[in-house]
Amino acid sequence: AAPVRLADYSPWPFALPAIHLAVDIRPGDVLVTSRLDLEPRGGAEALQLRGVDLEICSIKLNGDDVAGDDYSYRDQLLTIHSPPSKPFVLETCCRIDPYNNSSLEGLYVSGGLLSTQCEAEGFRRITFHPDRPDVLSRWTVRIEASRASCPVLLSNGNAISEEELTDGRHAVTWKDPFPKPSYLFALVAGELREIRDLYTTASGRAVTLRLHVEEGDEPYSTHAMESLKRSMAWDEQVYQLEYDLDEYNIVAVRHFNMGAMENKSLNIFNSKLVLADAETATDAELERIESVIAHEYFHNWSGNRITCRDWFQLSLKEGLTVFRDQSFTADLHSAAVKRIEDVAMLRNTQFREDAGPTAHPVKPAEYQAIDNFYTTTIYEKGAELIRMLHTLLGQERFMRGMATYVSRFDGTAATTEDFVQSIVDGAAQDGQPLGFDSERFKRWYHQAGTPELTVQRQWDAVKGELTLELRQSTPPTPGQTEKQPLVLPIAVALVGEKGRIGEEQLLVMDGDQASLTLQGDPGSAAPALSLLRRFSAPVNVQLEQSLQESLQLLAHDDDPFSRWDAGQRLARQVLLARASGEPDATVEAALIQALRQRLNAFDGGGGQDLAVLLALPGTAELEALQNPVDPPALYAARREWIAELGRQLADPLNQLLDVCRGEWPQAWPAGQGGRSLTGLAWSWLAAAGDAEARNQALEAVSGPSMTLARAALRALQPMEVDERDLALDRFYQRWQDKPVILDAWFALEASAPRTDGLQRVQALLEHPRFDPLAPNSLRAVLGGFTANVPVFHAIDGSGYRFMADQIAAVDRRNPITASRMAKVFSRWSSYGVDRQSAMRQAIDQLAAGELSSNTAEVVAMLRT
Ligand code: B3K
Ligand code: ZN
Repeated sequence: AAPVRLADYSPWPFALPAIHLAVDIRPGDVLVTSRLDLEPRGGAEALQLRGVDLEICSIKLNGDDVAGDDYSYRDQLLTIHSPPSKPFVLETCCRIDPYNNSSLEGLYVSGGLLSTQCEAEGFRRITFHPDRPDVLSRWTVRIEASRASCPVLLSNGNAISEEELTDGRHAVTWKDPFPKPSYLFALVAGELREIRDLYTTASGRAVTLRLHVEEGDEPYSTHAMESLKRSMAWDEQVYQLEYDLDEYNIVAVRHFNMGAMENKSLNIFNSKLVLADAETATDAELERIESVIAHEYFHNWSGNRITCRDWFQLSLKEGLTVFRDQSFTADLHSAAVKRIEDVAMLRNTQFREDAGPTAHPVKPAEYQAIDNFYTTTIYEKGAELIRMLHTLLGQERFMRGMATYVSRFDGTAATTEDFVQSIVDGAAQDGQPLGFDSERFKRWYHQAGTPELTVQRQWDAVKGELTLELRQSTPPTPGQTEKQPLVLPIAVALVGEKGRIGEEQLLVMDGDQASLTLQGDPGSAAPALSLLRRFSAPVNVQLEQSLQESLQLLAHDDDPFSRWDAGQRLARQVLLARASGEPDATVEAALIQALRQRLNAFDGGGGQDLAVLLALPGTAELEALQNPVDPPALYAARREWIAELGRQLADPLNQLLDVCRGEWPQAWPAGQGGRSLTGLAWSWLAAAGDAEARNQALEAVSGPSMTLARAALRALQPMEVDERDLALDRFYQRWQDKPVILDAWFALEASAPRTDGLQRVQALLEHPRFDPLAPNSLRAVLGGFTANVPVFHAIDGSGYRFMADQIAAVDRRNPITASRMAKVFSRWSSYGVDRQSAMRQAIDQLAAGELSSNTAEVVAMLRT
């Protein structure tokens, strides 16, 4: 099929101010009657509506049946050849079968519950509609069903009427006063238990908050509800944005392709992102739930009230909303830890994407299947672009820009250019110069790849001046060989033995080269350079830094990101040297000494900072520095280094365990530092062969904290010891009836490096508790398997072939999930010859079968 191109955008030739839907839910199918109020805009054109797998019962125009040769329905397109030139009403009635819809798009069944997923193009599986985000309408939705099987009937907006019908049936009608595109439509019908709360907005609107879960799950919903209230309050305080309806609903469903969906006033969530308490979820999961609840809530303004003109603008809502949810978490918890975690994630996922065959700009120029573009580039790199604007302008000017954006575009479908222009226009209201070239800044949206920032420096001891020469370049990416310089905000400072020297500077670089002189202390030795503080731009830095300099930054920099980054740099050196077979004893000794000091200085409280400082760099960022990439060597290096840390730091780690134990019972967010450090100590000590640590870990699996139980499993899982199998078994026995929790067990089992790893994964797929229709479970087993380095990357290619078979099987049921999984092969060309050809064969094997257009697009990108 021909790709969809940004350059081809043109507005839809009709307005669609109002939609009336009647959804009749019956035991074997669903009838959808839709009444579209259409107004031609401009010339006489055929009316084209999208529709997928719809069985037409009737089509009426202004009340009269449309004759068979006045319309056609082929290639997912309904065409009414000569519609009236005046406003008219088109009424269609279609039959759909949600009971056999395993794609989890459109209307589908999940565990007896009917629910929808319409973003991006799922609505066309429900009824005929233009199904594009720039067509906004006011919706009225009547849902009818049997009261016994569907006592709860939900849609967007407010419930305006309820009807009791004959034969045990009932109906509820919903009306949403805010114009919205079809991708924000939602419907849920089934048997659900409700948890209710109340929130009063700053201006005094009383909002009923309702969380809908399966029977028995009610006790696990408190955390989600509290998170929602915190999100509502934060958006009022920080962005002056209030909720705009009288009710807000969240539904938890087990079968869901992603995390959650921001449908207007009816968010639908993957149940793993709703149901949680300290006994059933880890601290990290609790924080993630809080942030996803916030993300979907924040979409009400950044996405729903102001939506996207077309799907090329996806980052308009996603990048901005990620930026907003990151800021929310930073404000509620530790800003430093949050920034570090976000950068680690960016480097390990987005930088990898940007360096591989599926690299694409934040604003792609074309696509085959839009579902393939819900990527870390659109989301996380998109958020980095907003963050750079914030850095360049400062909080006050940025917020004025946001207010301008909202007042200009509320109720409309906008573009990323509209956004950037609003931000700079709002910022410039103070009459001050902007400080950067906003047209150049917009290049960030169109250019793929991670810029490389190369820095050289010269220290003039007499004057005490450090002069920096900076260069930027962006490596070529598929389809984009020529790259332009970008606007880079670069925060820098000097750091001496007693901390920062002078003020931090913000260099705004917007050409290929720049230079900058920083004032240090005359007559002293060269100070350390604290570069790209807070990770002020999403770039890779090329700068030669001595061991001494890294140690100085690690010890004395006042920017926590930069301290962490210095430690990570040393850890990367250690791991890469070990993976190459030549350990670097000097760096190892120095790093261990620095870590020992940190551990000794720790006396409890705020341990999250220490925990992130001690965490080892991710595999993906190490692979980016290795050529050819050798995953088993990196994996072995990591295991050996952890064991070495456990041996050398045994005393301080045992003291750490004593200090942290007191924090174990504290309720999240308190105590999370202590629990993180405990997990780390168990993992290092257990790897060093410490039986006492193994015992402690084993006990925690039966204890009251899921955080500690899972940390224990992670510590034991890579090792061939009895405690590992005991621990996994106890965890299984305890949680076998809770699918959301059991998925963690599936993932741990699938990733345990055993000699019979492949057979075991096959057995997991046949396990009676495994649900092949639940993307969470598929990701647990198959994602776990691909994290099982020695087994997945077996040199005979057996792991790759197995994965290709599994992706093909998933693709027949659920293309969205399958095409995502196919990206696991994206690094094939970076491996050594044997592994490279084995992985390439697996990709070709996948390509040879019959694939959905989603997976075919990804596979084609991998092969070019
Ligand atoms: N907007 C949704 C993602 C929809 C994905 C469709 N394949 C969730 C979010 O970003 O909030
Ligand atoms: Zn989002």
